[in-house]
Amino acid sequence: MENLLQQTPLVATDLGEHVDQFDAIIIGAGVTGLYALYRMRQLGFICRIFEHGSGVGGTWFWNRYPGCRFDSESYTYGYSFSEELLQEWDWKEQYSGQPENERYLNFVADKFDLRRDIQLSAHVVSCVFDEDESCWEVHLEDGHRARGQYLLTSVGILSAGFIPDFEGIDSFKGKWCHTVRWPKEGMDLAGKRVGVIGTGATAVQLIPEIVKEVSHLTVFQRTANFCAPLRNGPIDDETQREIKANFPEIFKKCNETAGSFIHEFDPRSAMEVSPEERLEQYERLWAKPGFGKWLSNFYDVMMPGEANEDYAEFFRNKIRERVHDPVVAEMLVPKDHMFGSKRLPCESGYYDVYNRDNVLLVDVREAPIERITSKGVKTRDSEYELDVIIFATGFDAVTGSLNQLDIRGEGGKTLKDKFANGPRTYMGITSAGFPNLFTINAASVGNFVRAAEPLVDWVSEAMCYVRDNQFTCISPTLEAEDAWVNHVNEDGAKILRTQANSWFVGANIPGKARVLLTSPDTAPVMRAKRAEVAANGYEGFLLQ
Ligand code: NA7
Repeated sequence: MENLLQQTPLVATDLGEHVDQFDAIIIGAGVTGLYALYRMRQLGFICRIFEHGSGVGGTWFWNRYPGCRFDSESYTYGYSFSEELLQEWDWKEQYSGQPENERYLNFVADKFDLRRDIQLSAHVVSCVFDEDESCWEVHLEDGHRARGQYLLTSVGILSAGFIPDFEGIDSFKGKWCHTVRWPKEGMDLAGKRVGVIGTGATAVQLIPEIVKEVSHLTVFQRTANFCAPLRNGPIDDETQREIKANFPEIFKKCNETAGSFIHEFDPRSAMEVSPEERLEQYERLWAKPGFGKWLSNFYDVMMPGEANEDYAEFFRNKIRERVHDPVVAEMLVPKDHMFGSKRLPCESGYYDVYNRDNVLLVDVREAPIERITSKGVKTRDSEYELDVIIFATGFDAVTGSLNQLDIRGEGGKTLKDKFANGPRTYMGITSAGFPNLFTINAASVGNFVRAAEPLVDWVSEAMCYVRDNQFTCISPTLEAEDAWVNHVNEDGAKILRTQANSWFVGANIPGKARVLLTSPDTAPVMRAKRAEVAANGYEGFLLQ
């Protein structure tokens, strides 16, 4: 089948130009896009990926900052679709770093001969639905155009980097960058006075690495986070053999949990066991690597209430133990949000950084940053002179990367306008008035690859259904979309993830509507809902 698909058909336009024609155009060559290409090709669809970067890997191509790595176990994060790939690739560390992750995705691209259908350094500037031809036309910055019956956005939920609108950035005489655009050649930080703005998961990975070479580090913190020790280590040969023999079991376990991680909640309530037993469990989980401290605990630790607060206090005391100066320790202790209401950053030496003489923690909630000056950062109280400023200030999640594509559906209406008060989708992946568009970036949370594979499988099966039944378009009904949006809002309001000011609800972006940007459902529920929709002949969709 694949050999038949080597050549890209061309169609002539009214202007006599040639426009590349595909069955499906996929935007983004990260973990989701690469698998989408593989899967759709298998099913006989002619596809092309347009990727902005000069290499494949998405998140693992762009985020080159020191310390960038998985917080989920490496062997649970890889693709599961090929047994050969699972056996060939050796993860070297329990929590693999960016360079190895990028190598892995390049290995996948080569192994499955994906590159011939990937156009790198291709900057999509708009995607317009042609109602007469029922297809999408994608415009690239260099003037090229391509058409496809389907448009799949695999542009990531966290890829549009956000830099606060501080005045004066251009006047800064030193160097600056956002962590998502860390230069390939690195930043020269040796012996420099460096400022890091932000203390989210990215900064928590970055700071312990760069502190080794800077002359002085100033960390500008607005919100203290609950950060847990990662406890990374190499994977020895025996463990490697065990992992390789147990992949079906590993993936089965992941697929049964809410976020597709390998960690399972304890069905007991924290408050029903004795204080000694409770503490014993907290300490045992604390000593283990990874997200277990978050996702293997008593189930009610992840619900607002006494158990949540009890564990939060255990956590706070762990931070206090690590930081010598009690004033600095109290600044690092989170007090304004519940444990688990934000994504748990994992750290490797983060708190110890604040015991060094050349590190200063600045509370910018108390004294906000007023502007960037030619010399550094000016807060309400002081000016901090710096040679380098690093913005670890996060992302315009989910909708930010979609907005950059300028997607225009029926009647020329833009997805950006439609999503102005939050995503209006059916199941996170389709939107009324945008036929044959699958926003596959917007529906996966948790252990990303575990969520992305079944999602792509579902989308590709829907495309086969359209093809096999001689339809040309699939798009959700307004009723189905309204019901989904209500579900996201109502059930989203009940979960811990919507209780804090974080990217999960767009609260990190000034002016962005505060709504849950992803599904409130667990991964197994999401898969079951999609399966039911398909089993009922794509219930909630218009097929034409
Ligand atoms: P996050 O988690 O959104 O963190 C961004 C950080 O930047 C966070 O500490 C913010 O403080 C801070 N920030 C943002 N704007 C400002 C301003 N104006 N002033 C001061 N500080 C600011 O992004 P990350 O890149 O760390 O992590 C994103 C995800 O990547 C993470 O969840 C993982 O899934 C991987 P705030 O907390 O908003 O007060």
